Amino acid sequence: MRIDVVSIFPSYFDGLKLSLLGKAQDAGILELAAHDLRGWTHDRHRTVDDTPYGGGAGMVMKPEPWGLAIDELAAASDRPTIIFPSPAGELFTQKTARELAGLEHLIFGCGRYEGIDERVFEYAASLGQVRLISLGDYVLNGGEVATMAMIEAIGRLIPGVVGNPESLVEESHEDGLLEYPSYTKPSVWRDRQVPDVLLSGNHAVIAAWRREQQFERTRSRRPDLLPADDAEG
Ligand code: 6GU
Repeated sequence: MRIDVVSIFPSYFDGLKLSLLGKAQDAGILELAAHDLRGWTHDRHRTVDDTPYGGGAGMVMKPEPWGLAIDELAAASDRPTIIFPSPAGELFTQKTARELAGLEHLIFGCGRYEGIDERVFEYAASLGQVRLISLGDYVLNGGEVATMAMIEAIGRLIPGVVGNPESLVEESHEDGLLEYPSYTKPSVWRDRQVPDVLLSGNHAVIAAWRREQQFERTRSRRPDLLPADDAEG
């Protein structure tokens, strides 16, 4: 998979060279490049923003540098998916991550200030599939941190990135429920005992207990994830 990111703060993405995604890049499974939007400006001040038509607070990102950036990066593949992180977008979920992990080429456009000139989204749709995606109902200062979160969620689903693919299966959200609790040695720590069932060696009973824990936690912490009938109590 190829991932291009456009940002006025490309060094944010240096962090993605670490750990699992760094290894995936070394192995050639993932090709990740962060680009400075100002590289597509042509004035002395490398201007990327201007005041909003119609008035109002803040600044809006100018369309011209975005147009040039998208032209250049989209030309590298057939029909890339162009993602604009935005609190006004569709919600990002594990399902979104799975969909995006199956694609060849993603381009993330990280907006700052009050947003990007709306015509950029329309234009981008002529070069690829455009998605505006939000991490949740709160506001970040720009798309960079949201993009990093999405790349991490997507990247670990690319075949070969996570060493043991089984570890992807038993996680929160993969089966629509929260994860069961985990314990390791010692079996007693500061007077707290690991649940007996986990020391029983009875794998069927352990599996049933874990499933029940998943439902219990989901009911108490995230009832919105359960069908309406199961969410009571
Ligand atoms: Cl994707 N971007 C910004 N700027 N704020 C957000 C967000 C994205 N998701 C939640 N808040």
